[in-house]
Amino acid sequence: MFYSKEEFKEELTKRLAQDDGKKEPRIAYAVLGAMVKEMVEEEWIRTKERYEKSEAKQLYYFSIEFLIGRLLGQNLHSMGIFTIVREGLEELGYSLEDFEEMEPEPGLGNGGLGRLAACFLDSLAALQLPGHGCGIRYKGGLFTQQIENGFQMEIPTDWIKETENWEVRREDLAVEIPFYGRLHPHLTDIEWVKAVPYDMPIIGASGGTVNTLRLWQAEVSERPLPAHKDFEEYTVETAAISDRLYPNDSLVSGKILRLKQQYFMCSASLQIILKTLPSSVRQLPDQVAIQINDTHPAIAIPELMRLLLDEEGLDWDEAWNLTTRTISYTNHTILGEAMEKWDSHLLATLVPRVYEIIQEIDRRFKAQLQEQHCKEEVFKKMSIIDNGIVKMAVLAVVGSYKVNGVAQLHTDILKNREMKELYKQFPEKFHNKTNGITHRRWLIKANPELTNLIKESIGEEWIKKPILLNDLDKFVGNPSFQEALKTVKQTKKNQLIAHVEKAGDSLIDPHSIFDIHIKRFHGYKRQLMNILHIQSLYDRIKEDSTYRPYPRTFFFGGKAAPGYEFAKQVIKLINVVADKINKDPLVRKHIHIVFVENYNVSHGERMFPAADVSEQISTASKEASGTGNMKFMMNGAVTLGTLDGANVEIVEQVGKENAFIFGLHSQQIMQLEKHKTYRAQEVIAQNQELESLTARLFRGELSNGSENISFIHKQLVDLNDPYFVLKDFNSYAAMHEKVLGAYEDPQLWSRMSIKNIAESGVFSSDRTIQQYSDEVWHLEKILSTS
Ligand code: HBZ
Repeated sequence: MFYSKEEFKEELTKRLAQDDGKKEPRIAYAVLGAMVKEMVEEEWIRTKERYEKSEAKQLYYFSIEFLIGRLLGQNLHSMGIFTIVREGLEELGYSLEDFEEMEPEPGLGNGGLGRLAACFLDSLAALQLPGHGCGIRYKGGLFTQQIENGFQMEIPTDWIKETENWEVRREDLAVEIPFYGRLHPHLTDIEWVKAVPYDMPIIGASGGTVNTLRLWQAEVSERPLPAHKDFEEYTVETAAISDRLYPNDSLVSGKILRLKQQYFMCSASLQIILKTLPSSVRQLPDQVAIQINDTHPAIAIPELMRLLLDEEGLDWDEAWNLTTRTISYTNHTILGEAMEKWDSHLLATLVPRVYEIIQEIDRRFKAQLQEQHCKEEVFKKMSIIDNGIVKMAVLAVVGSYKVNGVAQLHTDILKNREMKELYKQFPEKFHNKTNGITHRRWLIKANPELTNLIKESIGEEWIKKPILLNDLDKFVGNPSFQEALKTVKQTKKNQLIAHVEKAGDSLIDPHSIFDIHIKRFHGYKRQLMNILHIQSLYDRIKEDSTYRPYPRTFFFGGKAAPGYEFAKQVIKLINVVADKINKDPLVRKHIHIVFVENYNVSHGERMFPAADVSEQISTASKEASGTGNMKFMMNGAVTLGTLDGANVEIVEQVGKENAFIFGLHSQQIMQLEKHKTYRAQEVIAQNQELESLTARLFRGELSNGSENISFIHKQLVDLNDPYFVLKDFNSYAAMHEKVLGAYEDPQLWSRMSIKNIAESGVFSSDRTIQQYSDEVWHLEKILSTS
């Protein structure tokens, strides 16, 4: 073990000598990993002992995704030895940064939902709360995106082989999961699958708490197979369960493998939770809280019922009482196509007993509604099983004691529209918990330069209490702070340029405005509006010799779901327009486009700190919260956005004068949708610029061929522009002009930027987690004595 730089150097040198004296960085990297892991293990064991001894209530966060990002740097930070190790390595001739780059990124999530789960685990551990993650150990995470000839290509990516460093296989905790079988009345002919947990330490920032992320791997069971089942088929099907993350972030697939994944992780996690309870199962809600991250783990509700009824021998009322006091549910979307609905036959085939329990939950709930003389259409809306379809969101609400949205606007829409009937039935269940991000990864780790500046100005207390970033308020008008912040921003821009130039781009103006749009590609996120606006700037520079705007670099980054043709065509369009602009000697002095390939957590860590402008331009009412918006803000970027999701709360914090807000409001959008009064073609006809722009777009002139925009054409014309890209175009363009004006006044811009940082503390996930804990989970801090 080591606690100083000298001790560290000595220990590493000793171990390298034992290892044949080899000096290659790869070997030193592995040795360092092993050393750090040993240090963590001690604290990890101690934390477990403390939890057992205190018999404190434990939270389990059930999520099909944990987008944790690289671990080495973050873990060193959390243990408070980052600087020791960085300097020690340097003196021994190695570079920690190079080591960090060697680590494959565990892409075990699609986007915001998976990243939120990772931020929450970090905050739980930092706040010394007993909370753990339960998920799947996918052999392959999200695909790697390559851009070829402007098109997205998907490369399957396995990360597991090299990350063994941080995990511990817990064979001793393996459990068996029952699939298929026949009920008469007890289940026979079951196909068992073995679930083996791999535990990863989640290290709390310098507090001595190490919680657990438990990821389950599917393996063949040693129990006999039913006579009719082919062994080879069974082996292949079993391995498939934890083989790969589904790459869709908004469309439900309805595939049996997806359902298997969901049931697999829920059943395994619940079985082990019940097995390791300190006291009687009748005290379950006092010992355990389970949060389900969207409806993907909602099958935990009937599965917990099954375990309590069939394994523990409780009666229905008692089992239901315990279940509905243990499980709570977070909703992350109101998009219709993302609402999970399972075919009854599929459920009845794959998990017959669980389906039987869902039927019984539904029957009892319907009986209750009938007693209340509930109206026909209300009754239908609240049915768990409707017409051979199981609606998982309804099951999740009925089976939970608390239900929340992830930003105030989103929660209001759930209460007043999407779940109006359920809200009326269970008003006490609904609450809001606005999302947050961990300032430890997204500020302290990603932006040490800004962190130092903040420390020099207001001290260090904000690190433990991020709300104290508020103290920066007094520096808003301070010229030397403004200068220092500019220097930091320039450093982060230069670093980003150096990073993306490695990938072949060399035309970025370091003094240009960095305008960044990074997130998954989706119609409602409106990357299309951004690129169409950039095309209009190009036209204007070409046509009007007096229009020579301040240089801007527009960055894009993000993946499209492999089957989402519209989104893939938007990526192609961006790349074609980029190619044209970046090659044009006149235009490229003013605007430049960079598409960052394979956007992931590591790229994010370099991009958020370098941004001047944060593009948050979703169609109002569609983005539940957004969390990138918070990462930008914390790093001093100013939001250019709509009043959607958490943008609304960001603007409330910083004030309208410190953000650039445009576009239709959610109420207006919902009215247009309800009354079907929007006509995209009329908007085009009324606006010459849009008319010319869309005409060229539809002829394929902007995309190297109309075949490359066929789905975009369909969306804007046949589907009548469902995300109001054309309708909001003008006000978006006008707001860009305001951004330019503000940037050209450096003092004004600095003030806005500082104000954003100063108000970002409330968006730390520490605040979010404390609220969940106080109002939903009721956890107590378990302090380490060391
Ligand atoms: O969850 C996102 C929301 O779109 C975003 O507004 C919010 O900030 C964030 C955290 O609350 N939702 C997702 O990221 N959803 C998924 O990634 C997803 C993954 C698999 C699915 C469905 C959705 O089957």
